[in-house]
Amino acid sequence: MTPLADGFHMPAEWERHAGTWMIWPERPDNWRLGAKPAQAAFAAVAAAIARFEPVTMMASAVQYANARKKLPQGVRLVEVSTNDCWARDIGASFVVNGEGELRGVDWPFNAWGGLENGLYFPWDQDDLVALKMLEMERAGRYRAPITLEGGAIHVDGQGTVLTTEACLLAQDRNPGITRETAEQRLRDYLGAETIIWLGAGVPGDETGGHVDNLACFIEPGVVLLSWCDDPADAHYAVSRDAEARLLAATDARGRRITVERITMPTPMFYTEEEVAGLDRTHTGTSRNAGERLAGSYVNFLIANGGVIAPCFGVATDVPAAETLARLFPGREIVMLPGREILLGGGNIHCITQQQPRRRHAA
Ligand code: KQY
Repeated sequence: MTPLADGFHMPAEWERHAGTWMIWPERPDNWRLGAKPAQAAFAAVAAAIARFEPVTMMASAVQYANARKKLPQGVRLVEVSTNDCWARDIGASFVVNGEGELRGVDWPFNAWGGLENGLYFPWDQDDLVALKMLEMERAGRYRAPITLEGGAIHVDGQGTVLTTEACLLAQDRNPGITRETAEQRLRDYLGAETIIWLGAGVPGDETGGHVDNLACFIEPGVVLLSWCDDPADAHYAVSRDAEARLLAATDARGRRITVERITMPTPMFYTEEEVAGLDRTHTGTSRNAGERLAGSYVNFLIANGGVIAPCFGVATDVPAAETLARLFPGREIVMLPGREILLGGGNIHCITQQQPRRRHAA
């Protein structure tokens, strides 16, 4: 059985949430200085979301007491083993049916590319996280027959999926996969009809090009795109290609897509000091001073009544905040320092996973 066959679909992020899940950062080869700056950043994100909806943080046994002391009391803290802390990518993608019943899709995870191209090994505990979330919620589970991360998809909740060829057709996730097979899996497991394909992701994105760092639906028929006007920047061609594809697309309800642009952050790079703060291992991601950070303002979470978005202490932060305020008139825009999260390879959308509200509580 599949969600589609059972009458389930993934709702849009702007639909009402029961809450949001996160994972406490810990591994010192991805998070500098023993993950202390990242823990402060994650705690700030959790506290900001908790103003709008319940937050559940997952933390290891080793970090449980520390996380408890650093998180607001209202944040539910549960002990879950993980290999890192990307709730978007390793958490369940929740689906609902017409009666408001909740289930979840558990995507196989291989650390964004397996033994050859993945970012760390092992990833076995990460791959169990969706199952554990669904156990805690007493929600039914679909184990999908396609390796995929939650950051590789966005939905409009009305039958349309937005994704990138760079990730969904990657042979290091699903050897031999074709576009037709990928589309069928997305339809079956997200309860969708129409797939809109973008090409590459933001240059330097270590996930291989997740859509959640490039573009997202902000309402039915409207996509917000991370934009670049500098022809010398690699993101210039990527953002133009994405816009052309979006303008040529039709969604599941037959609407043409309206594209809203948000200018990408001023280019940012790892510093010597930041890289020196990382533990060096044989099994983690390699990072070097001077490497470009894949910064983006679209890597935000839409919460009940709010939008929790990253800022970076650069000149582009102000126009980004103004753009979000214009596009989300009914929500409070909360911009939080995102550099420490970006240093680990993602941002606020990547570290959160929303759970839709059940219409009838279980
Ligand atoms: O972008 C995401 N969805 C996750 C990024 C993971 C980076 C791992 N270092």
